[in-house]
Amino acid sequence: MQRCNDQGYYRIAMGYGSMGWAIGSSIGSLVANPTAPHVCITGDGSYLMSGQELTVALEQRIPLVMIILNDSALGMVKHGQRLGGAEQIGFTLPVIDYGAMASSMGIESFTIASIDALEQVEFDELFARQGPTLIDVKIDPEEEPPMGERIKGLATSK
Ligand SMILES: Cc1ncc(C[n+]2csc(CCOP(=O)(O)OP(=O)(O)O)c2C)c(N)n1
Repeated sequence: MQRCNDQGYYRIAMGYGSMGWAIGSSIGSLVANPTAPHVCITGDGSYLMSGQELTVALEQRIPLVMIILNDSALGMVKHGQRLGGAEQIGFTLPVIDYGAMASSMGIESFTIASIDALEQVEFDELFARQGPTLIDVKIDPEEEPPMGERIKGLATSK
């Protein structure tokens, strides 16, 4: 568990770094600590692996906020191949309306397509709900993530 400035904590899988880990663990963490606001930030590929766990938050009526960083790709694979000069292969994902998926389960959702819209989200209202909220955040698929910084962070974190 990592300290996240003075606002609280964030948790990250430091072992195998398995995709989907954040989804189930954020629900478990919220059940264990129901007064703490919880936000799960996940890639769309990871959500496709484990996202149905969100129905547990629905059943338990807990206010998990699920943010999907949606680039219709396995971004780490795509950008890793580019940075390493490797063949560009096997990273595409379908274009999916995750809000529609959430609606089909009776889960509140909305889509965000700009930084301004993200800044206007009233997170306190979402944390006061009696159920999860899914936010489908459309991100720039060409924006290269700070992959070198991630590796350094993993190497120095306890
Ligand atoms: C279960 C599992 N399979 C494969 C990997 C290897 N892997 C690491 S990141 C990644 C792509 C993740 O894609 P996404 O969840 O969409 O997040 P993004 O990289 O786009 O932020 C893959 C395949 C893994 N970490 N865990």
